[in-house]
Amino acid sequence: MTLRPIILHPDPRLKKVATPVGEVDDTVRKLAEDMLDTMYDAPGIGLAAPQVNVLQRIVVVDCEKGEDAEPNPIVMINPEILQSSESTSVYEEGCLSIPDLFADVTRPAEVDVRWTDLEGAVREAHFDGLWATCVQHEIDHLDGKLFIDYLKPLKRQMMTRKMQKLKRELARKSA
Ligand code: K1U
Ligand code: ZN
Repeated sequence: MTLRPIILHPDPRLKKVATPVGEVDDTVRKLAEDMLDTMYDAPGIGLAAPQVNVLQRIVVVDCEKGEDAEPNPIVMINPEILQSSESTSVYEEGCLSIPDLFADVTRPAEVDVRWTDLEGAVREAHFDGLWATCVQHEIDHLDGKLFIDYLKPLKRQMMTRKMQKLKRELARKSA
């Protein structure tokens, strides 16, 4: 099992637009495996490659809930939202790059998504509920966008200041 360090906000690497993946090769498959290990270990329900310092359009998600739930990991390469519902839903989102801070975000309640899987096959699926929220959150990461970018400036600044403080403390402890 390989865990990759997760980049913490604020960091300019989280603001960049990720590059499409060309060929699905063993390097991509190893990255996806490491991302799933890192996501489950965190624990989290999603992870995007830029969060582990790889500027490529790859995300992993598994929103099955509950201790007895069977894992249902999905690896999405070059994911695209084909259609978003008019109806919206509000979810109190978190982010592994902004640990322990949460805020309500409004997003389309349902989305149709196309992506390439680890065998190089093109897949499409409809998502709703937490899956729809999480897939949108992860695709935002590929476009350099964080959930706090949807908040009012004052709330966003407050969360960014808390993260700056946390990063100073972590740097001091590891010095
Ligand atoms: O992208 C990320 O940083 C992962 C993030 C995904 C996400 C959470 C909530 C709404 C939308 C997207 C997380 O997984 S944060 C951790 C989390 O939400 C969680 C952790 C353990 C169990 C259940 C949820
Ligand atoms: Zn996130």
